[in-house]
Amino acid sequence: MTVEAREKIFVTKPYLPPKEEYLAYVDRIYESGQLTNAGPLVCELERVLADYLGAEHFQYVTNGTIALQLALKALGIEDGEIITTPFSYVATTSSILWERCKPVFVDIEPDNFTIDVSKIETAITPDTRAIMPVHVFGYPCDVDGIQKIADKYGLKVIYDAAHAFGSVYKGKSLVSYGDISTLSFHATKLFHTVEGGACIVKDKDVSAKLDLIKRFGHNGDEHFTLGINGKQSEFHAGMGLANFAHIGEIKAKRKAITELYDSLLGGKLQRPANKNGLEYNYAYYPVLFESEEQLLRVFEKLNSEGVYPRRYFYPSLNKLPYLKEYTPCPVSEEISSRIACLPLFVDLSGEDVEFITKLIKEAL
Ligand code: T4K
Repeated sequence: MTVEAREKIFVTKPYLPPKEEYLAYVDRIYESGQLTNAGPLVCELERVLADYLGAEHFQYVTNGTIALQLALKALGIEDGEIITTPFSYVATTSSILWERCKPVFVDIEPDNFTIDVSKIETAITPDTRAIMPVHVFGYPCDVDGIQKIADKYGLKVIYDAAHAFGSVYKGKSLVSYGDISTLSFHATKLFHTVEGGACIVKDKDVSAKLDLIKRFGHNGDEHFTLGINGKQSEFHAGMGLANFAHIGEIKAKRKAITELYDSLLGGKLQRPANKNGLEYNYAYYPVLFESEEQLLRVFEKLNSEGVYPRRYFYPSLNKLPYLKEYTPCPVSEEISSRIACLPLFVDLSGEDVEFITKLIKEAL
């Protein structure tokens, strides 16, 4: 088949539920006349997801970026330093900067790319307010080690758990760790509501504050605090409910694709280390090349055949051009230069995976 005749394969393709299942929710919106502002579908989705994730206090919000910003605001963090990872999507760092705090980068572990706990303590100063690690690609940080340090220094922990939906660690949902965990339900995520996100909050009062802040900080005519519009619409919630009905099938399909990649690649490319006690969610399929040169060679081959993996995540965030200072993070910088995610989505066929792995092996 020619490249032109073959459908392009991107790193992901959003899952879409059967149209009539989504339209049944749209019918309900037309009947209720409530389009947004804590409508019935938003409330239903919050209940369903809170139950699935074992979360007592669950706030559905507009996206995963605003979820991080709301988390900082709700915990009363308005300035100071936030210890974070340089290996993530830019939103982790930009949310800190947008909230007028300073990101302090601590390097990552080379085997599963999460923040290196052994390096956190030396980065703590009197200005440190919180630690914001990322369960990158759905792999868990050292949650016990991080909590120990947070307790010792009186710091808050906000997990950017944008990739962690459905991962279970040490018998608990991975989003249940920390003071607040945030999720992204962007269209590219394994569970999505087109755009969307959530905060899973440990403390009831913090959750109530976050709820107030996400809807402008007022109740009727009484204004309590500075707020923002972080609310989500009924149409987004409807898509979430329609998608959630298929979550078992979505996870099973992603697991099968991952296993097929593993067996066809036969260990030719390095993969993140397995962690004891993890039930993985199959959010991404990251692979490490031997060098950036090898990565670029494989990309050239794949792109020429209409396959588009992505350099998640590059560059290492400590090298963002708009930061005021540069903190070296050699492990993250090195990993970022040679890591990529291969296509992984429900519609990806076994033949597609065979085709992609064949091209990779040829290029290697
Ligand atoms: N924290 C972390 C650790 C994150 O990874 C993210 C987001 C956030 C926080 C912030 O959450 P949100 O505010 O976004 O909820 C994508 C996503 O836009 C972003 O949500 C995600 N992480 C990041 C890892 O990936 P891009 O720039 O790679 O997206 P894009 O548009 O290039 O999409 C990738 C591929 O997917 C495209 O090549 C084609 C395909 N695609 C995409 C969309 C949107 C489709 O086929 N259909 C679509 O509708 O950032």
